Amino acid sequence: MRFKASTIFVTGGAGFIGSAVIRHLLRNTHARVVNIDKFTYAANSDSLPGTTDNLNYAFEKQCICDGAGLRHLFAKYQPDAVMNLAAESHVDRSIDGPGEFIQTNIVGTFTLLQEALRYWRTLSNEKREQFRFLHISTDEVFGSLGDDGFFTETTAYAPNSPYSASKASSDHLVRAWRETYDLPTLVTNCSNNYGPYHFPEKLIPHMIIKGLAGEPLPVYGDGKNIRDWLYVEDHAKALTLVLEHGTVGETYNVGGRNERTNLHVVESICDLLDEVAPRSGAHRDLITFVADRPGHDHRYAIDASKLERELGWQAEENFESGIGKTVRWYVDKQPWWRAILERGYATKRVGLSQ
Ligand code: NAD
Ligand code: TDX
Repeated sequence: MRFKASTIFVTGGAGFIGSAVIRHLLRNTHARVVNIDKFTYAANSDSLPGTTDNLNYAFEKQCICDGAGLRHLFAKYQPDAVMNLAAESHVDRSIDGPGEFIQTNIVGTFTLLQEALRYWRTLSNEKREQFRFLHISTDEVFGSLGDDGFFTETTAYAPNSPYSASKASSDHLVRAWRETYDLPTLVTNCSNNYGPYHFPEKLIPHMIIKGLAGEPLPVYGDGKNIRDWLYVEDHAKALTLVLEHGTVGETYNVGGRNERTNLHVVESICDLLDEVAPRSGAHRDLITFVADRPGHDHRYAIDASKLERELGWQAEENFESGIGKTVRWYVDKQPWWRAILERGYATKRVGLSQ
């Protein structure tokens, strides 16, 4: 009985990965889930269908930078675990406006750690032993790879964007709270996620939506940058496994062994759109090379063998199966993303540092 009688805080649970984690927990475990989310532009209650009537689910609109608010929630719900996914997550936005990234990703993680520690110290010895604080981070903290090699759990940190620097900083805080105060923390570093409910600013949904509109598909630079794609539901399963069976104080890399150039990703989307939503010309004709992202990391690639070996995790989707499902999801679920556009989200270029 996975997580029977356990209460799990999921911060950022109205976002892309957080909502996948909540859907997974509610569907496959007995956990009671409390979604703690400030509800920024990236949040979406439509990503959590069926939760309003679910007795195992509660939502609290709450910023993780507000210690008093968090203290109240720890006292109210007495959680057994915290999964911290609340973050500003978009690299291009961090170039134009790094302040929010410093606040949420660094100050917010610090505040959450302080309140988790304060609460943890009030628990019985048995409950303290069982408590877990899982911090969800990114492979971008490791910087950029050349054409060879992989990021492992021991790769040195070398973040290049305001986003990745803020995430690196939060990872260090989590580690320090374990080493100094014994708070039972774990960290995961994951590669690029994709799949249903992905906010349209990110590469894959951005290209699908623009392709469906017959608009130019803006590929940064020469399109040869490489990302290592992981289907979001595989990530949600990995995070649940780490929470359940991971060793306190350890970090785990999560990745799908699916490196692709950005151009390959966009061409694959075009070819799928030709099949499921044909237009008069080929969708590949819409591909347009545009100015590069400042500080654009060349390549990310995750070695996930520790997670596979120690916890028995395996990605179920490869890039071809996952991108097919994703394109079909965006074609079928147009009301989900059209509502975001109607709320005022403009699919325009940001992050040129001008
Ligand atoms: P997202 O932007 O889709 O969602 C973030 C959520 O956090 C939103 O619901 C937002 O309202 C909430 N939030 C933001 N600031 C908050 C605050 N101050 N207090 C409370 N809630 C706040 O992000 P995502 O893609 O789901 O990413 C989740 C986590 O996973 C992040 O920590 C991100 O760094 C990490 N990550 C993401 C990816 C990826 O490919 N998307 C890859 C690796 C790691
Ligand atoms: O229009 C675009 N054209 C383009 O060429 C966009 C939006 C992106 N790109 C490129 C930039 C990157 O090389 O595609 C690649 C992927 O871009 P994003 O979707 O913005 O993702 P990335 O910058 O790689 O970061 C993502 O993965 C790691 C998430 O946003 C982070 O939160 C996560 O930590």
